[in-house]
Amino acid sequence: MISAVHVTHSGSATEPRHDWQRAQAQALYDLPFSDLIFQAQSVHRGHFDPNHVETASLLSIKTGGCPEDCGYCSQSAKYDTDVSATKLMDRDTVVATAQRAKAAGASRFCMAAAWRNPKDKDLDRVCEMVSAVKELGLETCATLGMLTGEQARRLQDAGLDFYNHNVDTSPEFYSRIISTRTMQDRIETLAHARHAGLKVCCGGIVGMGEQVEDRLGMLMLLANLPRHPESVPINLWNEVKGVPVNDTAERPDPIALVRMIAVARIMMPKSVVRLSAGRQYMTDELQALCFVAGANSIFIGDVLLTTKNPQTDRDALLLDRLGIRSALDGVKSEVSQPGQAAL
Ligand code: SAM
Ligand code: DTB
Ligand code: SF4
Repeated sequence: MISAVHVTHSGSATEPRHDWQRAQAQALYDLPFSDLIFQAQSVHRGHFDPNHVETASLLSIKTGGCPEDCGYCSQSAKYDTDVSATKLMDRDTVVATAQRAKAAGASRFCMAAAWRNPKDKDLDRVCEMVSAVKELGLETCATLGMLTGEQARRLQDAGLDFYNHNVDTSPEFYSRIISTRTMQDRIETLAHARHAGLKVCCGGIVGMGEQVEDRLGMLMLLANLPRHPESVPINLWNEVKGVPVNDTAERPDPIALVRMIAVARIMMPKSVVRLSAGRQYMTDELQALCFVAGANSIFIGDVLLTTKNPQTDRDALLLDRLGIRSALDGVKSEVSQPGQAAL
């Protein structure tokens, strides 16, 4: 068995590893499926309640018109997509949406803006939103593009818990997808967030035409950071008309997705792994396997930023059927009771 943690002389697990080698990641990935899932479940149970998932809610506080050229994104101004640009939302609208998200079963609220980086006057407004959402008793997350150290500190002072900034893919595949910001730019923003005392949410996308080696390369990059991101979102590319990724996209074999989640769980044992975008394409059975492999967070709500997500009622029913607890428990559901789901 490849050990996910360094072990002390007394035999108890200590800190996660940060020295993963490519051959080790590949060896995990290539294990017989049952062995891989057993190892991932064992690691998962060492650090988390296996019957609980986190529920996060997303709001696009500033949509579209983005100067970056991320080849998967509906919000880039470089591509002809169905998304129209909006201005930054006002604080009261954001707070009212966060209140509804909490009532609908979210425990974290993530505010996303289609910027290369925030201007300082926009950051003033985002800081006000963060403080107001935090006061509602929600965990706060923001994703606003690249940050300076000072901007990260200001967000932390305002009450921000997490900063989401994804590496998106492997260092090798990266230049096929984005040219306007480098992987190094991203690593620097992550370091600014860390040094400001923010928790880091960082992951990427699968299904853009990358190879398994790229998916493992991305996990190695994350797992070999000086500290593992507290949250690791794994997004399955949500189809967007008019963007370059349309020409290369290939939805992964579902078993390959489960293997990747299991490897993420083993390599980053203490990180929350979020089954992020793309659940709209997944069967209940595939999602169940992903939870067994160690995924323990989802986005709830019918839309993500500009694309679809499963209906919350369906999510509540699925979690109930699996005996998984979440902040959705107790939220009134209008769909059938567990056991009545059609085959
Ligand atoms: N503009 C900011 C930035 O990119 O840093 C924040 C928002 S951006 C939409 C956040 C992340 O969402 C991206 O880094 C990418 O990983 C993910 N994402 C964007 N479009 C997606 C899509 N169509 N399918 C899956 N994930 C997507
Ligand atoms: C992340 O990794 N996934 C979320 C969040 N971080 C900001 C975004 C998913 C976006 C999916 C495409 C869309 O809805 O536009
Ligand atoms: Fe802009 Fe973020 Fe979309 Fe890239 S992913 S185009 S930075 S909104």
